[in-house]
Amino acid sequence: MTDTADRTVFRTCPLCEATCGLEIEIKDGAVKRIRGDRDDVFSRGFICPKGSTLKHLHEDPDRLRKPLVRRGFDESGAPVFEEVDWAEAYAEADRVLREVRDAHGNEAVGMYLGNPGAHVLGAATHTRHLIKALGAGAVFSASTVDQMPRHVASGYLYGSGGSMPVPDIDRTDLFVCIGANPYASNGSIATAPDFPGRIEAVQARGGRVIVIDPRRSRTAEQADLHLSIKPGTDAVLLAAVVRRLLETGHVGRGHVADFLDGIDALRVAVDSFTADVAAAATGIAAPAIEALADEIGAAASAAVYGRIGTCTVEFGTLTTWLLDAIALLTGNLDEPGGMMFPQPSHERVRAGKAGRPYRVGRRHSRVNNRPEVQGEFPVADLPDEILEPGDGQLKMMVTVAGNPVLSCPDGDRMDEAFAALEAMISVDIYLNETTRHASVILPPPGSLEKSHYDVNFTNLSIRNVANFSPAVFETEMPSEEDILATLALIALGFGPDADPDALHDQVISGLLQAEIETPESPVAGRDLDELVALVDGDTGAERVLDAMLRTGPRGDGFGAVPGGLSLSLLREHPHGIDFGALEPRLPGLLRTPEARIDLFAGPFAADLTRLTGRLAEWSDDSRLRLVGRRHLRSNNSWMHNLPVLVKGKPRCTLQLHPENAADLGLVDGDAAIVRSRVGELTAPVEVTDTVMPGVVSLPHGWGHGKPGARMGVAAEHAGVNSNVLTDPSIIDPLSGNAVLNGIPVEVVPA
Ligand SMILES: Nc1nc2c(c(=O)[nH]1)N[C@H]1C(S)=C(S)[C@@H](COP(=O)(O)OP(=O)(O)OC[C@H]3O[C@@H](n4cnc5c(=O)[nH]c(N)nc54)[C@H](O)[C@@H]3O)O[C@H]1N2
Ligand SMILES: Nc1nc2c(c(=O)[nH]1)N[C@H]1C(S)=C(S)[C@@H](COP(=O)(O)OP(=O)(O)OC[C@H]3O[C@@H](n4cnc5c(=O)[nH]c(N)nc54)[C@H](O)[C@@H]3O)O[C@H]1N2
Ligand code: SF4
Ligand SMILES: [Mo]
Repeated sequence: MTDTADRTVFRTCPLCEATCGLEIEIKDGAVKRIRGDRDDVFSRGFICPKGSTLKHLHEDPDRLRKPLVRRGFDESGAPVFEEVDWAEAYAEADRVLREVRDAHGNEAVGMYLGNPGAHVLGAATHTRHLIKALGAGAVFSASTVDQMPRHVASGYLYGSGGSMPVPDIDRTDLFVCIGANPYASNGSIATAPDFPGRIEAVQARGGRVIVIDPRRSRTAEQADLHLSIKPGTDAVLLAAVVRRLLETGHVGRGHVADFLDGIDALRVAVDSFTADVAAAATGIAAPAIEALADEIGAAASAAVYGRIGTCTVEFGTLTTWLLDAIALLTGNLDEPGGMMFPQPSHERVRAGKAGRPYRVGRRHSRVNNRPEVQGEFPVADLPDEILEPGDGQLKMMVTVAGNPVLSCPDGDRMDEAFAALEAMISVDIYLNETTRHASVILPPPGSLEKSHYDVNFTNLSIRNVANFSPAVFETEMPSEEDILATLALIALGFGPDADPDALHDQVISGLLQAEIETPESPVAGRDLDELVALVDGDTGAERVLDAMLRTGPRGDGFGAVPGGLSLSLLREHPHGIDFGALEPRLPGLLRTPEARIDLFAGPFAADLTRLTGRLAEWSDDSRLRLVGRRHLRSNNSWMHNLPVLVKGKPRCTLQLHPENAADLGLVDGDAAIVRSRVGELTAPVEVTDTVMPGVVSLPHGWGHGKPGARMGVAAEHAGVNSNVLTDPSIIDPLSGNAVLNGIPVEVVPA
């Protein structure tokens, strides 16, 4: 491959969970055009407006190509950065880490891992090893502003936080979409390129689509039925649905009935959640709630799916558990057309076996005493962990692909906390609202300069597929995994000149050794050196990937399974390989004690009681509630520097219903002050009946233009940071997930 040859290449878009195939035309060493790859086995030519902006991202002059080291602050207090070479940047990283550890001990170093890390191969293969090398006890990530309730519910029900059922949208008769807007987001915990097309296909084949959302989103507009719900109250709705299903006898179906426990206890636990009780809390009329339950119960198959609106609320884990309870009762879990478990090609081949009870709370956060969940603490706690003095106070952060200053709760205090750190290392492609607080910024190559394989999203995919994309352009920059590996070696004391290959080799040997020792593995009992010599790949992450694929369920077992999967086989299939529709995986996938599903393995009975305690407040609540929304042309906080994506009308507006607008004396274009318990901002008003009365909506990811950041276009389209309103003291206690939706606010004319 030379960078100047004209050619057409194919690759998977790394920007969102849809994983669309792209066809990229290269001319004179530059991207000429990007369109959907019509031959991609999964996306079949679908592309959204962000897909083609990989060109603009690649060319963005603000995207960092060289490391930056902070050399102090100017008169206004803004950080001043100097471009340095890699040797100097690593030396600085080594120096600051050493200094903080010497002064305060290792517990003073924390980590924050952001969302794009889930989309980057090198991060998927290596982040874990950096965490281990740093020995950081305080790990935070975007998971606790996102899907942590899903992990926790899965942990209790299926024995592993990673076993997440996805809607079998292509075969379902009834798609119930709760708190998700795939027409804007293109789907999440449901990798389904052209999600909109798949929704329309449900309807075209005679199925039905129901959307439950406080806003009449684009998805709601397409639905056969839209139920407006008061934010945060979905658990009450779903408890009433479960009650009705039990009452009408729509239960005990499907093969899961053979290993499902707890139905009688469930009957008792939801008994008080009548449709009338739920109607008062949710704002949905009782007959509509009963009709919803009846329709789910009667459907030949139903996929009842929830996402951001069901996770980022005070009862996120309980809501997620209730979603699964509905699927389990109605025979829609692990059955075609219902909610199913993908099988990624890198999964480890292990015999089905009983496991130990799922646990959280092995440690507790220092200041707020919140339990560890999936190895992490709630990111809502991060400002306290940095700002509150005492033993174990965080003095340094390592951030990888994250922008918590805009994306996480209590934005102003988050910003203050990052400013208070003694040192910070960021692995990031931009100098932005968060990384401007770093001592060193280490930029990985851009999306077109690295190879790609979706380790995370093949585990969430509505078909089993595999796609590998080699890098489109060569680069002098170290790969993402080389940066992470070098940092890991620095943390282990090998110094800034350590060779990242040493860590890559160790990762590969460790992985293969575990397989050799596992009887079910296709390479059980083989010789380690023999296998290591066979591993293929141009980069550290590619080699780890090859090792994983070849020892996975479809792997070639390094020759043991002729025709089996390997990196080289994927290279021969630039449009991907389709392994077909999802297949039932239970009970083999279960890692619960006795390999059964116990509905009450977690603290769900107690949480239903907590829910009951909130009913009176919700039935009689006149406060405005703030919810978020996504726009097709945004991607959380970090793509606002591309002119093609931010042009047009400003999108960071406060939407409110005409009734509320009239009460407050606000009209379109006015400025309104929005206040919550923790913060205040001023935003332009957009009056629209797409939000239900009593609900206001502001998108997240805006609030650019902070001093010292280097994102010129974003600064011109700054908007406001909705998360300055997010109250960190209110979380979902079972998962530690932040509450980003349903925040009580006061709105007044500015
Ligand atoms: N109010 C409100 N807040 C929300 C949400 C909401 O719905 N409402 N949604 C939440 C959700 S679901 C999420 S996932 C979080 C996201 O939270 P974060 O992940 O913290 O934030 P992002 O905006 O995704 O920032 C991504 C960062 O990664 C960098 N980056 C981009 N590509 C790469 C790369 O290839 N390598 C590296 N190393 N860095 C890269 C970007 O420059 C940016 O700094 O936001 C959450 N915040
Ligand atoms: N264009 C674009 N695509 C993205 C992203 C992006 O920022 N922009 N982010 C990506 C990421 S990281 C993620 S996690 C996914 C998220 O994917 P989705 O979950 O589809 O995200 P949203 O579009 O925020 O949809 C959430 C919906 O929940 C509704 N809602 C709010 N509160 C409640 C409530 O209490 N109950 C109910 N029932 N509904 C409620 C909101 O009105 C909104 O319509 O999107 C991914 N894709
Ligand atoms: S839907 Fe997602 S994966 Fe597909 S082109 Fe758009 S951003 Fe890329
Ligand atoms: Mo997310």
